[in-house]
Amino acid sequence: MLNLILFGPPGSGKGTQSQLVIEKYGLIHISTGELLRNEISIGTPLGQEAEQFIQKGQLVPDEVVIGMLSTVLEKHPRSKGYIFDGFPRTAAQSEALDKLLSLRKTAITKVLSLEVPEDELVRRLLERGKTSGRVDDANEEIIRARIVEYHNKTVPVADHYARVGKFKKVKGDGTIEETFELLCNEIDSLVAVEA
Ligand code: B4P
Repeated sequence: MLNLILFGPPGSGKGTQSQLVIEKYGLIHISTGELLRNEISIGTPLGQEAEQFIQKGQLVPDEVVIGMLSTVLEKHPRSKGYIFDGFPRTAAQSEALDKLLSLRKTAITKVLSLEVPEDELVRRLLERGKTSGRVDDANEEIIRARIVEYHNKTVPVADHYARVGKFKKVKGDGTIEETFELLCNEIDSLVAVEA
């Protein structure tokens, strides 16, 4: 199985690139951001809890996100592999993911991290906020709060996978097509090893 984590700060292109990757490689796409927005839009108790954090630019509590992810994995027991987009975002989430995958006799193959300067992240998210209706893209203050959360809580996840040689940086500040090409180069080399 090919199990990828698409990693990077808010606005680095994780969701955008995931769509292209699943079309080309046939992996199951698991985006915790999308799952949470879906829960919010249908008004579940989980969604109501998550919304309070998302609208302030904060991460949703680990137990909420880990429970949600575990349920989704159970829905897709057979797959060529997964692409995790926006998960794990904390050390506790990465430990939980490693355990959930090992129960399925598999593991993370590689973490691909999109590297984009902070000013470009803010520019992209403010641009998306003009049309997305997403409360977390509404203003620069919330966007900066999300980036602070990333540095405080999510960067340690990179260290966790770097220690076991599974972390790779990919330049993410070019066009969508340029970034996709760089990602494909990495993924093709992983597919070649798996074959
Ligand atoms: P996410 O949905 O994961 O949102 P994101 O970090 O903004 O990334 P996204 O994938 O949407 O954007 P992308 O970079 O592709 O999370 C939202 C919130 O949910 C979090 O802040 C948190 O509160 C909560 N949450 C989610 N997962 C969680 C977890 N595991 N634990 C706790 N809380 C969690 O794209 C951004 C914009 O840039 C788009 O408009 C796109 O078109 C544009 N863009 C992309 N690539 C570009 C390029 N190369 N050039 C120009 N523009 C580009």
